[in-house]
Amino acid sequence: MSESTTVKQAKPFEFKIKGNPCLIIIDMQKDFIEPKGFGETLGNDVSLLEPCIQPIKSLLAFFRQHQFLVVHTKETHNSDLTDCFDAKRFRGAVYNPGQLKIGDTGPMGRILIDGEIGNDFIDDLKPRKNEMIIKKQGKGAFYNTNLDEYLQKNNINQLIFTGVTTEVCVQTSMREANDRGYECLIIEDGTDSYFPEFKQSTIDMITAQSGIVGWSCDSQTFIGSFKE
Ligand code: TIU
Repeated sequence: MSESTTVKQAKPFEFKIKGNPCLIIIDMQKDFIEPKGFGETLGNDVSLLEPCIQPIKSLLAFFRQHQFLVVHTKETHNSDLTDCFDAKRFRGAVYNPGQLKIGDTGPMGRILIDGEIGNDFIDDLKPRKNEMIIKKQGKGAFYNTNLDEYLQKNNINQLIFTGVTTEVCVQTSMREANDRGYECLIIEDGTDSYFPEFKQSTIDMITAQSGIVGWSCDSQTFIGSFKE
């Protein structure tokens, strides 16, 4: 990495790279992105999450090539559901009666349960053995996990956020990170929502007020900044 790498086109202003950044890939699991998983049980059109896959693949290849740290998060629960609040489990069912809820058996196995096919990462974005997987029960990647400790141990100060969904797990995690002192940048084409207007609002509210939560740019702008 060049000492002076700067993402000049980032919003709301340039993002100076200081040390090695870490790529955070939030919840790129079949349960959210493929039919018959958790996302669909909540009444969503999961095809809306497909566009971010290719940009994340490109970023992942770039981070691996530079040997920068990569973290994959996974929203998941134990099979006995002792780690799943009723407030979380039953809310979706109330909203959408008759649909499968967390722990119920669907065509990809039990919904949002660790070890089931649907809970695994999509085939395009499988972690490598040396890459950290953070299992989380909440929407935020820092709640009840050792992510902060892992990043501190690896001297990481800057996080590059991708994944799904923009306004739920990505935004929650980015806000948690911001409050813990990390500089955060969200990759605009590396995240998607079941509600495209929420994606745009999230990026706007993150970057408003001089980057109150952080920065944004697209994947090729980020990668291209290292070649300048
Ligand atoms: N429902 C929804 O938009 N998202 C989630 O439940 N989890 C994540 O964002 N990963």
